[in-house]
Parts: sequence; C-alpha cells; structure tokens
Amino acid sequence: MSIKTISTQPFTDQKPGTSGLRKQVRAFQQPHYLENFIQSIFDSLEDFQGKTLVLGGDGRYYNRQAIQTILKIAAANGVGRTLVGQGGILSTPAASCVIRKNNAFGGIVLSASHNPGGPEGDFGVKYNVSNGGPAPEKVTSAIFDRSKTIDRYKILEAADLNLDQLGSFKLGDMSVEVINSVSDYAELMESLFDFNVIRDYLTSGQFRMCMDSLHAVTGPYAKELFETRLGATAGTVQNGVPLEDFGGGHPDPNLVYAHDLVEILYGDNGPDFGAASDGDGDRNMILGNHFFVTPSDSLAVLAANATLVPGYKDGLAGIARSMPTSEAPDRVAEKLGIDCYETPTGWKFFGNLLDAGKATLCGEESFGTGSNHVREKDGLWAVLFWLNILAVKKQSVEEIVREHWQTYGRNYYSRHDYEGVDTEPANTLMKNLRSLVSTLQGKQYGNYEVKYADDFSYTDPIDGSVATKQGIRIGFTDGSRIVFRLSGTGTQGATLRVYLERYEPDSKAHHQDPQEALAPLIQLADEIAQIRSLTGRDKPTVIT
Ligand code: VG1
Ligand code: CO
Repeated sequence: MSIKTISTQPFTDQKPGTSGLRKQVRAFQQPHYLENFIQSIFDSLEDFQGKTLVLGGDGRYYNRQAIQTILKIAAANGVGRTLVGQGGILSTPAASCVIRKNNAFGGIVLSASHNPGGPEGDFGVKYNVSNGGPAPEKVTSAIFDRSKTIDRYKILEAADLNLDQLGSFKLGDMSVEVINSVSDYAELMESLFDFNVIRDYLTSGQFRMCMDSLHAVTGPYAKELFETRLGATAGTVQNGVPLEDFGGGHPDPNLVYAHDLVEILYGDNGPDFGAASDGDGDRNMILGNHFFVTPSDSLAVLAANATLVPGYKDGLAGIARSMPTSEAPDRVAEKLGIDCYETPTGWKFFGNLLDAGKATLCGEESFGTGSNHVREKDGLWAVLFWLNILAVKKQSVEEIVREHWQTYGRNYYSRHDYEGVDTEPANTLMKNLRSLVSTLQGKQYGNYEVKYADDFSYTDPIDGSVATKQGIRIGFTDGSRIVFRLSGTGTQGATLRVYLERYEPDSKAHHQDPQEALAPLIQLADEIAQIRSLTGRDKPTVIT
C-alpha cells in the first residue's frame, strides 16, 4: 500500500453552513470534491497524528463510498486509529458520544440531516471537535479558507474495507475499528434515565407508544432501546430500517413530513405517546394522543420536570435556547432561578456553555433538544426523557403540557418556511429588513408597538467570539416577537424562515389554534417584510 499525493484544484463553494457542508449528492460526486474538503479539514488541524478519529453517518446514499475514501485520506494523513460505526452507521448524537468516550481528537459525521437522500438528494460532511460537538466557527472558517487554496490531497492506495464486520483492521499504519453503532450510546442512555420505571410503564398495559424512525438512522437505536431494553411490544418502532433514500421521504420529524405518525396519534384508538426523529437522529418530534408538543414547549417541560429524571435529579445549571426558539424555557429558568442563554441558530453555539457547565439543557425550535450528556442535539434522548417523565407522573402528554401552560402561561409559536425561493429576492428581503430595523423602535402597527428591533448578534460568554447578522428580530411591547432569517442548511435557492411568537398568560385563552392565535402577527410579518410581493409566494411551503 502506498500513499499517493494527488494534485487538485480548489472548489469555491465549500463553505460549511449552519451544520457542516451540505450539497446535492451530485456535487459531492464531482471528481476530488469530497477529497478536497476532507484534506482541507486535516490541513487546518494540528496535532492529530497518531490520535483517534470517529467516523460514521446516517446511512444515506453515498455514505458507504464516502467512508471508504475518508478512511484512506485519514490513513495517508497520519491518523492513528479510526473508529467506524458498523456498516458506516453512526447517528449524530452517537458519534458525539463515541468521540467523548474515546477521547478522540474529533469526528467526521456524514449526513444532510433532514434533507432527502438518494442519488437525486443531498449529502453532507460535518466535522466535530474533541468535546464531541460541531466545530466552532473559527474551525469551520479555517477549513473553508484552506479549501479555497488547496492544490493536493493525500490518499492511501488500498482496497476497500468490509465495514459490515465488527473488528480491527489495518489500513496502512492506521488501525480501523469497526464498532457496534448502538451500544455505547444505549449504555449512556441507561445511565441517565430510569429504565426500570419506564419498562414497568411500557409493559403495564396502561400505556402505548409508537416511534417513527422515518427509514433513517435511529431505527437500530430505537429498536434496541424501546423494544429490547425497555420491553415495548415488537413493532413499536416503525420504519426502523435505515434506507439509502429514506424510502423516498423527507426524514424530517414535523407534522408535515411525519404524517403517518400524526395519523396514528390522531386516529381512533391511537397510542398515548408518539415520537419521530430525523435523518441523522438529532431531532425529535413529541406527540401525545391528539396532541402536538412544540419543540420550544418540549424544552420548557423537560426543564421544569428535570429533577424527576435520575441524570438531572440535582437540578439544572442553566438552560440555553437558540434565538428564534420561543421564550417558554426562559419562564422556567426564571422560576428555577437559573440563567437562560440565547444563542444563534445552530448547535455549535451551545458547546462552550455546556463545556463550561453554564447550561445543562439546550434546545432549538427546529425540533432539537439535548443536554450536557453529549455535544449534539439528541432525538432519542428527548424521547426517553419524555418517557421517564410520563412514567413517573402517570399523566397524559396533554395534561402535562396544559398544566405547564397554567403555571407559566402559553407561548403560542409557529415557524413559516418559504422553501426554494430565488436567492436574489430573498437577499433583498433581508437587506430591506436590515436597513429598516434601526427605524422601527416605538413604531405602532395596529395594536402592536415595537419595543426593540435588531439584527441579532451574539458574543460567546466563554471565549468572547462574536457572531453577527444572525437574524432580524422584532419584539413588541406585549411580549410578541417576529424573527426573520435565511436557512443555512438548504442546497437549492434560499429558504426564508419566519418565526412567530405570542405570549398568553391567561389560561382561559390557551385553547386556540396557534395559526389563529398568531394571525395578526402573521399578517404583520408580511406587511413589514413584504414576503408575498418579494417571494411571489402567497403562502409558506411548510408550517411547523
Ligand atoms: C436548521 C435549523 C437549526 C438546526 C440546523 C441543523 O438550520 O433551523 O435550528 O440547528 O438546521 O439541524 P437552518 O440554518 O436551515 O435554519 V440538523 O438536524 O439539519 O443538523
Ligand atoms: Co439532524
């Protein structure tokens, strides 16, 4: 086996977005495209020679091929040992767990998360650092800078390895260990939650659940946890075999794309609890019988009930939420007398807070919830957290959430996405808003008076790094908010996200449909941002 140095030319578009480099599969199939990016990662790191790397992905189309290539580049660059999930499978939270457990210098996670897969779908590469979390901006910009000047990569000439077989192999001087994709993660979950209480509840005949893995990565994890370790009936996990094209669907756990599950929970004689997760297993959707829990409320409920769960029985150090996430968690933090941090969108901004012990639970409105147990959001962890609370309280999901609203008030919340909009009008819309914000304070729109308006910027309280232009937020004197930002994970055109929130303290007014409760704000968002006229769309593509 020999190490080859291949000359190459830079691509100009290898800038990682909210969560790694995401492109259409076709883009990754261009000669040298993947190789350039992986070599750019190694070129911008120091001090990894002889050390351990973790490698795995969500099993989507191109996962297996990319892993073989990455192994050979890692070997040629002097990585000491690579831990690969069996069959190339590691969910994002499991990869984070394995990095931490093995003191790896980092990990490469292959996924485009909730974006569709298959030859016509998307692929992605994410680099995680030694704390198990997504690389912070200074690392991703170093990788991007390197990708713009790269002129060669190193690769070992060798046959492909059989990744379906557990065990240790040699690839040049590097050892490759094919590890069980599930066991380290499952063990971590057992250390956090009361599996006995959950098992008793799941086997009591009083309570039924359904988990939809949407043909994506969590299938084997969910079967091991719910069916094998917790005794739920066989078949509790549906769509539990990861498919390269996710069965043609969008592996995105929301009311639109997880509609099969929604139908089950809203049907006759449906189960008491339903959950779904996304392509790479870091997102979750929580449903009760005929009841949907918004991700922001879910974070707030988990925080308010955390001490019922063994892993969090001593309470929380703090909570962190992304800026567009509703303020429901803030109200819990206030009552608990702990800090609530507001960060830009993307899990990488939680890493420092978690490492410094300032936050224990974190969450995003985009169906992401997690804690200091790993450094990624974690779909099945959230499901287990809910199960643990349900098994202790023996109340329905709806009862728990309604009682929560009674105590804290309800933050009506919705996100409207305009997907695949032309880039130019989307940029114009944001540019207009940027020039408008400084003039909005004190302005009256019907019953709404603008309390503040800005383009969100964030100074990391730990390392002082600053992230600017993270989204336009307009807050009103009654506590309502509208936030506008462009997605950083799409691969075609632009996606405009409009986040709407209204606080309702009066429990007699907690039964409204969020779209109705938010109707005046929805209209106001259009008036301020000229969404319809600029995008040419008269309604959003996806409402969550
Ligand atoms: C979206 C979500 C964001 C999330 C990110 C990655 O980003 O809004 O909250 O962290 O996806 O999640 P954007 O830039 O498209 O709004 V995942 O599960 O796709 O890694
Ligand atoms: Co994801």
